[in-house]
Amino acid sequence: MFTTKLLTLVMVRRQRQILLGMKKRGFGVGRWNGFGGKVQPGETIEEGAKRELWEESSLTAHSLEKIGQIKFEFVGETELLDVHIFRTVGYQGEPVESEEMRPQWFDLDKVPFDKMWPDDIIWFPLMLQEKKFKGHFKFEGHDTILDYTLQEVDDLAADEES
Ligand code: 6OG
Repeated sequence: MFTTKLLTLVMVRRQRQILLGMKKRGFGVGRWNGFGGKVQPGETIEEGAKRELWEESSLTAHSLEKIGQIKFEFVGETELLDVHIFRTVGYQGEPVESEEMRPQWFDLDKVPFDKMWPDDIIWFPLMLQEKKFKGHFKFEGHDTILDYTLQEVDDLAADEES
């Protein structure tokens, strides 16, 4: 039996750059990633995404658009990660380092995929083309993808949890 953990991931772009944070502790430590974390009881997925963006980068998102949903399975583990991916439609502030993340802007042709989760190089192209997507990745450990599915979709419901 699997349990599901609901997580968010927010991608911030400006012109031809993307903001990533170096994860300083916890899950994914040592890797660049978008900003996000666990959705807390009583908040919507989007509220959780905005809160984590604020906590980890000091940016305030005016509005978020859901762009993807990826489920991650780790062989031998019973917890499935259900990650809801958003892009900021507008934001305020300047990124500031937090206890969890060290933010840095990257040119879109210099995204540091070798220091990111290995799934990112697979779905980033869809994100950069402003496509919406759904996927499922099966990992062995944290470095090896055994198999995956990824499909472009027309629509992702705002707060869909399935
Ligand atoms: P905390 O446990 O620190 O939230 N996350 C992933 N992101 C990518 N790109 N690939 C993965 O492949 C991921 N698994 C989890 C979701 C963890 C943060 O890491 C993201 C959250 O933003 C396995 O609260």
